[in-house]
Amino acid sequence: MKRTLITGITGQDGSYLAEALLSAGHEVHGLVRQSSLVQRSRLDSLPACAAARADDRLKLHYADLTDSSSLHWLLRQVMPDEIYHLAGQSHVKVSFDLPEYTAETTGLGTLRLLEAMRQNVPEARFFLAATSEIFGEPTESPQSETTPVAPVNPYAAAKLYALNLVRIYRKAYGLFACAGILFNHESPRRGESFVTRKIARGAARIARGLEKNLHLGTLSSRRDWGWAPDYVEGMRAILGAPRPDDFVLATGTTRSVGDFCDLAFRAVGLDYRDHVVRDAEYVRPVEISETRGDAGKAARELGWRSQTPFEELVRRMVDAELAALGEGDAARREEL
Ligand code: NDP
Ligand code: GDR
Repeated sequence: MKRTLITGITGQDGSYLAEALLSAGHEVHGLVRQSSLVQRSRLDSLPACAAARADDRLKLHYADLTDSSSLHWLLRQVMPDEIYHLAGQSHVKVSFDLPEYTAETTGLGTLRLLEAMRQNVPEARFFLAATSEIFGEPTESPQSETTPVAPVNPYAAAKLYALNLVRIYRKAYGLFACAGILFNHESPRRGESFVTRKIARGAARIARGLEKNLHLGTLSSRRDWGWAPDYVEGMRAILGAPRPDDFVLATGTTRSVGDFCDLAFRAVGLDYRDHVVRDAEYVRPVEISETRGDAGKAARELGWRSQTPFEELVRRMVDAELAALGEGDAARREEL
């Protein structure tokens, strides 16, 4: 049985990855950090995870990316065959407010984990979730593994540092360290402050009469948006490749935030222009106007392709929000 460690298991991608690996028969270990509330909604609601916890195939361990000793201890305890490193401060706008913390977790956290792996489990395979944000305002379109990098926010700078470390540890120490240069990928499990989830949730709540307006920043920004479970399959393909390398995962198409609003609000019978309010609070000091990825290398070498069209993604996210509100209403009625 393969033993897999996931950092960021409580996040969007980590929860899908845990589900997929448990279904494939892995023993899954998750790094979780201490918080005052033990609330892991993305994992707790998954039948696969509940069953695996019962038979001990899913184990959660306290550690933190800011604490080297906890990472060394964890790797010695678990002795993983493979490590998916997904944890870190992942919000671009927040990285302007918390630049040092972002560098600590997303950047230095990766260094700490790679060192812990080198010293304790050098034979393990290591995957880093890198990002299209490293390209900054891209100099070419679409962006591929060879596109020049020029980060324009602290999050991207930290991720580029992490990606460089993966490449250095691969070359210097011969570790099986690889990375996915991931373009945006979304799902109903997306964090609520990322724009797609915020829009899907806002449209559903406005349609149900719970709110009137949705406050957003720049509507003209264009992103290459895919479906998160497709990208988790791509991560597994990258880690399972014969040799360690870095791959772009993307859909190759690009849509604006306004396009997302248009589809999401139309799905609930509304016009977004009647409800979306421009709010400077959500505008970033530097914005990237457009991303579009070229996943040709992943297609050729791994056979990976994004499977889910944009329209389907929006529909699934809005449907999930409506269903959650329905359940909430039912639960409230039961409480009464
Ligand atoms: P999320 O923000 O949903 O999840 C981040 C995870 O990191 C959470 O499990 C969080 O734990 C954990 N974490 C944060 N700080 C620490 C810390 N100090 N110690 C331990 N764990 C920590 O991210 P996604 O699932 O969306 O993304 C996964 C990874 O992929 C991230 O690294 C992200 O930067 C990267 N990425 C994501 C893309 C996307 O479109 N989703 C695109 C490109 C890259 P907690 O639950 O306790 O907060
Ligand atoms: P991004 O995702 O910055 O691309 O990073 P996000 O959903 O935060 O923003 C996408 C675009 O929407 C614009 N926008 C808003 N964004 C947010 N969050 N909130 C708003 O109210 C809002 N209004 C407009 C943004 O300016 C931006 O142009 C995501 C994260 O998952 C990163 O971790 C990952 O590396 C990249 O995708 C690829």
